Amino acid sequence: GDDIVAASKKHPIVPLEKGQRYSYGTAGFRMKADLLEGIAFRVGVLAALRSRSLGGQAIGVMITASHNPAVDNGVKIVDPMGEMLEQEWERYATAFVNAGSDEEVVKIYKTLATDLKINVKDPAKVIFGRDTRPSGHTLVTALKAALVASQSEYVDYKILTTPQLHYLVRATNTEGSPVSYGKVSEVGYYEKLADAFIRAMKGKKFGGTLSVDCANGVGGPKLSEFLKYIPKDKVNGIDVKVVNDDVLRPEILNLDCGADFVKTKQRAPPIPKLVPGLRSCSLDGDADRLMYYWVDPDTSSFAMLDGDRISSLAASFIGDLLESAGLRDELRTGVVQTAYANGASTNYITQHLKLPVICTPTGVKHLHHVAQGFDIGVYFEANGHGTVLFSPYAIAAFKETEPQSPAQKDALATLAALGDLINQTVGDAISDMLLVEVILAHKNWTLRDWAMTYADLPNRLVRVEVGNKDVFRTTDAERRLLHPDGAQEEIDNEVKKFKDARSFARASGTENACRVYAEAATRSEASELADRVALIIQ
Ligand code: NG1
Ligand code: ZN
Repeated sequence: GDDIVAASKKHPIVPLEKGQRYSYGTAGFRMKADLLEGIAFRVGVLAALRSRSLGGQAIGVMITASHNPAVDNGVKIVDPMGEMLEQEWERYATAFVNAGSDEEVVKIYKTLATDLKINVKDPAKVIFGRDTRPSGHTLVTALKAALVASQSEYVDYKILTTPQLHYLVRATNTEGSPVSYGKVSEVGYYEKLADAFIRAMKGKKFGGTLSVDCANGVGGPKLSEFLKYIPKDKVNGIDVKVVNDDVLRPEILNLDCGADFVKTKQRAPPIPKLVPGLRSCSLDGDADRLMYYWVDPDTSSFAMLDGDRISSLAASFIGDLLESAGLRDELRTGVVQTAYANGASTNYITQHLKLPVICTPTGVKHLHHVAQGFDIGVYFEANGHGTVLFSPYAIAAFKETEPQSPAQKDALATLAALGDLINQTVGDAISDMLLVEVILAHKNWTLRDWAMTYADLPNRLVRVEVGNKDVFRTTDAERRLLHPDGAQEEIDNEVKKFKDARSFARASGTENACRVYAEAATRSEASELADRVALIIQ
């Protein structure tokens, strides 16, 4: 206890204005980096305690602010199987960080240990990484100080993508077991992905040049490193151009580039100038989100393929493989989306692919949880964060089914390769990008073919400043307002006036504002509807 108090004093919390509290949100603690040093320290203490509560399994801590500006940073905890921190512990994290003094931190620590029957002398292990933000140094120093004071073992993996840290947590905790997730090293991550990609691409051709905008973040050097693990003769025609990969000028991180820029601006980054016909994609600042796009050389129009598109592409491809593998009826496949998914994608998946779709509240932990209920659960947020989860039963079926024909054998081999290629812990832009490339190669598709599977409904997302966002309480996976009274009826009345329309309002979990989403048959109607709903909640 005394050690923690003494160390804590060297990494103080910045007090907030009266009435305000720090809160462990959808993405952990995220804000201006200069507010985070004390938070990183307290998160370290909590991570060690979490490890002890789980029999000394490794807990991860990732230091990143993803797609947010370079001056921001963030700290979040990763659970043993590479999942997001359990909800109950988010509350403990919030309590820790808001403790009024260093002594109070230790008091909460001891109370928690007693309540949860944790022996604070038991072994603990915490592993961590950070993105390329310079502020990460200070935060790592505070985090290490906490782990030393808490007598926890630790491994500093230095600079990593967020999904790499999730991989390492799971690999650490499964090492040497029958469900080993891979070698416990960054190299192990590349080897696993490269091997799976080569297997999945067997006999197929990489479709021309792929340009990858890395948001000037950690994805740049990591993608370049990964590519060294793919010998040119192993993947026919592979040609990947890595752009916006300058991590030496921290101020240009996420600046006018990256997946979030593409999704919110609905256009390509201005640099490098997009060549018509060039297949392009963008990662975000910590490489867990992915957006594809191009300019159609025939029509000169810009087309963006977002998380909903990746989700429907993956579901369609896996569905076909299951059919060929004779496993379609054996393995329950489903798609998980949020209310922000374009209605056209939901229709396509339910009507055309004939797969069930479940809608959850915003935030990947919700999607992940529901996807685990399927043998094959495909989940993506429209913003490009997502993955495909395979149950142990599905993985066993891919490996153990006796093929009766060469086609069935191929399908089973491809499914097994996908099981290794797709990150099972969290959305991973590099892994998802390789998945998309595999699918396009198998289908021999250009981005035009992909974009033609269905037409997105025109939509608009607006951010609305409100006095107190907490009064906006929702139900039905955030699609309907319970409170303030009467607001939902007013929204319903407006929606009724438009064709093929849908609209909802909810409080943001990451910003101090509400968001209004609207879609309708035409761009102007979607826009008009969003404006009217914004007026209702203002
Ligand atoms: P909020 O601020 O709660 O809308 C945003 C994104 C989410 C999710 C989280 C975490 C939209 C509309 N919302 O949530 O999809 O990614 O950030 O990063 O894109
Ligand atoms: Zn991210």
